[in-house]
Amino acid sequence: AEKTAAASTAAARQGTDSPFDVTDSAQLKEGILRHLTYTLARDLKTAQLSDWWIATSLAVREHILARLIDTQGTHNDNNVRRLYYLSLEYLMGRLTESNLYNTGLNAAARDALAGLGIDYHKLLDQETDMGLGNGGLGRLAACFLDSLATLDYPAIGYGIHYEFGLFRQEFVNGYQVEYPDSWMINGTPWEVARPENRITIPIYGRVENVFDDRGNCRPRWVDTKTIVGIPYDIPIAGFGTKTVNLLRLWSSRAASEFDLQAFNAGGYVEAVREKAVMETISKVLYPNDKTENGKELRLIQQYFFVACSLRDLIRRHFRSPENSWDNFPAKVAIQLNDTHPAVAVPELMRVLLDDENTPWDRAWDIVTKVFGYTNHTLLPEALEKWSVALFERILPRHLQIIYDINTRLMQTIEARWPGDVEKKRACSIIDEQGVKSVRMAGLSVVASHAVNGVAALHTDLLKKHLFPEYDALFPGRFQNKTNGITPRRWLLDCNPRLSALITATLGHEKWARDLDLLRGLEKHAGDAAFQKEFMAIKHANKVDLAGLIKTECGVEVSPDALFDVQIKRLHEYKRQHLNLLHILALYRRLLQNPSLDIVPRVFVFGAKAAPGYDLAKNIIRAINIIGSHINHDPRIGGKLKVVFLPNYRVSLAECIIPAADLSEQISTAGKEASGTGNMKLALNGALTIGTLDGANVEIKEEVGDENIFIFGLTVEEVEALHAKGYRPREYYERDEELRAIVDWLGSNYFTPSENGAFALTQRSLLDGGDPFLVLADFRAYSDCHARVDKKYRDQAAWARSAILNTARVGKFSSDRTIREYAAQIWNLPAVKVD
Ligand code: B1H
Repeated sequence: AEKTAAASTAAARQGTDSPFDVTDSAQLKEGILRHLTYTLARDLKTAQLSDWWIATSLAVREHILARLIDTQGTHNDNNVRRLYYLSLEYLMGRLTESNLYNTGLNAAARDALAGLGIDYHKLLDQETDMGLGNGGLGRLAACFLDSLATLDYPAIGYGIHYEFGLFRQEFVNGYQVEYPDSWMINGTPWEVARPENRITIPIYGRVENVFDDRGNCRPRWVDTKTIVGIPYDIPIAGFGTKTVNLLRLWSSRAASEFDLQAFNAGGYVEAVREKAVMETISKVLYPNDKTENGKELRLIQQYFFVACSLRDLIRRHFRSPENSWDNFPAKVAIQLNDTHPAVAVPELMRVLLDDENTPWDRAWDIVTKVFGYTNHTLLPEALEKWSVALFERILPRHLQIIYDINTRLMQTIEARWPGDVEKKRACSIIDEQGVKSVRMAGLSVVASHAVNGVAALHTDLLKKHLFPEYDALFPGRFQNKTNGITPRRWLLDCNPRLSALITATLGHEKWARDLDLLRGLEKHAGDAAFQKEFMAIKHANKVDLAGLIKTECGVEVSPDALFDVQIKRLHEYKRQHLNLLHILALYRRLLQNPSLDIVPRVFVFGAKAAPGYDLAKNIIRAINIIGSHINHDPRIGGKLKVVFLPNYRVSLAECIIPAADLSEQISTAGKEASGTGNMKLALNGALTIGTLDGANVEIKEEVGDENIFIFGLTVEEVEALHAKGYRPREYYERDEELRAIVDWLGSNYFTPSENGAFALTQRSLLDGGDPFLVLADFRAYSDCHARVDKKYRDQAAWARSAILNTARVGKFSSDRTIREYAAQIWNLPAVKVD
């Protein structure tokens, strides 16, 4: 997107009080040229744009690394309490621009590049997204890192240095096709390899019992294989502060001595094969999101990064001579981002019991003091279970420890509910139904001092439906922490036009560190001149997006149409197919009455489907094929356009969100834990059409009922409908229009040479039982869209609501979320860096 002059003046003002050492563009320019020559060994004349991007990033990185060293020095010297965030996913997106904004070097960089004759936006476009995550969960981790550093909290994020992030998506004849995401191919100037900090961990093997010097029988984990973890550090610069935290990602290697042994034994080829297996561990991110898993390599990934991270943080703790295990819980807080890193619980127990000879009760006391667990979903297919047999083969000692934890848990249950077998079955960490397996959520709940959901409704349901027994057993352990998003990336950086207007209107840019200050815009919501400016910015952003749509999809769309946006992973519960049914209804109405007066709409989709999720892929194809049919139909006079932007990712979201008029948040009530796209879109002045689900409920509370479009069944109504027996055919038969469009979807109207192209989707709604109540909610959804249409015609009323959305969603800053975690879960003081 082209950035306005106003925005760059705002950025320039911001640049004047940069907490970083560079003050002028001349100094930055010198750095860029120095790196181009002496790091990249490039000639000015032959340097490619990607070289300029690397040189620029390295020039900025110098200043960030200097601050990183200062920050880590301050934290170490003062032996501060730290948060260690364990997450299998970090959806960071691009790093260069956000680092420029956060350091305040943005204006200086623009100037320096202009002086070198380099286009700033084209340069930033050289960067491939760091897409080491699937969706909301991974992006939340990235927003949290930004807020932690901005608020000066000592924190380290730990994860995996995947060689391939989430797959790149292309469409071929409407089908999703996946390609590997080679995000490191243009270089990765933002990371520093630390081979000297490598960590070696055992895996596989068996447990034998040996007698120690005191004659006690002790378990010993033997005959293990070895994995080496090499850390890659990515500096996380806070906005408007000197704090630079660390994201440490582990890359797996085989142990070198291992090669030698096998080689000497004559097993050269075998040695190389095993080496390849060890190096496969950090190869690729599992792209499944919430769909079923259970793969050996995935469990190995989880154990690998957790074991490396724990050793790393223990080493850090014992670096201070005054530290011991006694004050470990005083200095260390570990947060589990869902159950994916939950094997950290038995691993820390193993370290304490076996390596440190700690008695069980003391070890368990330490463990339960340091761990916190965030649950992100209630969907049963996403609750991790590992078969006991697999666990035993990979981590035999950890399985024993889990059994020991469970035995004690069962004793607690027996004391609380004597003789109640049902309660024991419900609480057991070992699932005895079907394939015997370990329930990672149960393990995480019992081992943590705090367990949180990610939106108020989600936390209620967590306590009421998923963990009622645990809630009774551990009163006060369950808490809510409503998600948030960083206002830096999701407003300041991605929407410079709106940011400049906000800064000019409020008279300062403090809002980027204190988003509640956006309330100051409320008083302008009714002002016609302000409304005009606000809507002119939205229009300019839509012009930019229309340009992108033209290049990406080859479709011409009008920036005067209503941009109706649904961007998120493709999932039945998120109901992209409900949106599709509404599109079909509008199309049918237009065909029946070509002069029908509707507000022209552009439907914008962005979504990746898990590669093995056939129904989700079929929905993508249906939207692509039906969309293209609609786009080419001259009978409807361009009133409807449907575009599916390929390869949805963070950097694409940054282009779409500022241009959205309407935000689709239409999950079946009770299924979306929170959502965070809903927050980003509202912050950028889109109105939400949504169900009372996840954080939508809280967005409604903040923006007010008149500024949001709520429709559909509530959680209670969904439960009641399922209880009485949901029959989608009743809705299908009762509603003539619904029947016609569902039949249409099942016909070969859109694919004349192919029968049943969308049968999978259509059948899921009828014979498949429509588990997510698409048909039950269709009429309410369609009626709600009629209200949207009506309101959009009144541009003043629309503008007022859009402004009030921006003004009133300050609550959803991840700064607020992180402050709550710090105060209520981590007990974590902020530490200013001089
Ligand atoms: C969320 C996941 C998730 N919840 C399993 N659960 C995964 C589960 O690869 N896996 O195995 C990956 C991801 N992701 C999302 O978290 C919720 O659906 C959103 O509602 C929520 O906003 C987000 C952040 O809390």
